[in-house]
Amino acid sequence: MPFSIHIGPNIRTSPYFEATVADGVRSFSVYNHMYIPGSYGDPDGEYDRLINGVAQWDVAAQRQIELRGPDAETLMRFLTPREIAGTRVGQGRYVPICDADGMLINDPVMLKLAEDRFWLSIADSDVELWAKGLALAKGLDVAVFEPDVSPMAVQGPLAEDVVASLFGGWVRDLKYFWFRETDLEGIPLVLARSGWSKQGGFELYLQDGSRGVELWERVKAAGTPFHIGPGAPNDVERVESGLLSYGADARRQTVPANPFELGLGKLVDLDRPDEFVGKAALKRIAASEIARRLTGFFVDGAPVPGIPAPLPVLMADRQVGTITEMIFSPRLERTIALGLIATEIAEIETGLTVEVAGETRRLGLSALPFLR
Ligand code: THG
Repeated sequence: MPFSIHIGPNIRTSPYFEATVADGVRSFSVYNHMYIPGSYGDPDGEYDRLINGVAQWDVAAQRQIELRGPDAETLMRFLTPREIAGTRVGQGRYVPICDADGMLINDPVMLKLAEDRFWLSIADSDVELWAKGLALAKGLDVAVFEPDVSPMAVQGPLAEDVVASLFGGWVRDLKYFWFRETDLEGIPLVLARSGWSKQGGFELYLQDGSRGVELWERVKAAGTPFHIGPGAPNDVERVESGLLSYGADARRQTVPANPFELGLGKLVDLDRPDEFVGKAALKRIAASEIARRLTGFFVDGAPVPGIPAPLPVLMADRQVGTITEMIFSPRLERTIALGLIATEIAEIETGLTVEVAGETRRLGLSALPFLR
């Protein structure tokens, strides 16, 4: 590459930044205005550790937005179409956030820390300003701010052994998306069973940004007997697993999509008696045919790296869908993709193509996930 992106004040660094540099990070992306490691120069090894071993990811760019105060729950309920009433303190939930047109604008994990205190662990869009604006306009008594919290993910089939060796056997009984506030020899953190892969694992939400390198080193040392290594949210595994990526499969500015199209319809409760952002629009959308749906694609031939998605899916020169990410699956030994397809042709298996680097590739459809 004849260019680079420099380290400067417009993009924040994570508390784990120096540790990831020491561990050989080779590329970053930018997520929530923060550098996020993308690779350490060994894609096969990084994938293998996630599928068969254990990997350590700097996901501090999954920033937290805290809602705290008497109206925290009222604001939380207004922000999401999901019914969250049954959620217990210590429990997390996946909560879509929509705009007034019913389009997805983020898909955070919500953590209920107390009856009047929530975190939203956000994907790549500015939820803090959105939530602050709504609270202000509605006159709610709630503080909305970004606390000093930076998640690190430990993912893979051996993640539980590593985390149990650090925190004790109780972590083995932690249910999916549940968490506990604890510490690691004085380093304050929230430990959750969660993470952006289907290989199992935990997230350590560091609550003191000055101790990131220390936490990284402790996890790395505990993982050494299990051959832990650095990695990052993995596009290959997430496409195989059909895990949604806000920013790739949907983004307000580039791939506008509603939760029904994205397979999140079960998380939209239109029978709720109270108001929430997007309710009227979502009712309208639900009352008509859903135009597109998220699907898997099989792609003829090898993937061409660096193809900028989204790519139009064609049928006889008419666009009938969009590929949002294409990768080569080592386990399926073929090129696969995620994207949206028009509902009326979602059952048709023939005649679909995509243009990749000037070549026409044939496409087949696949149910999701490709692999469990
Ligand atoms: N962990 C934390 N914060 C995050 C993510 C994370 N913020 C950004 C991004 N990821 C938010 N998006 C997602 C998307 C999917 C899931 C979690 C966060 C996920 N989905 C499961 C699935 O699709 O099978 C389960 C969803 C469900 O309960 O229905 O885990 O990863 N801290």
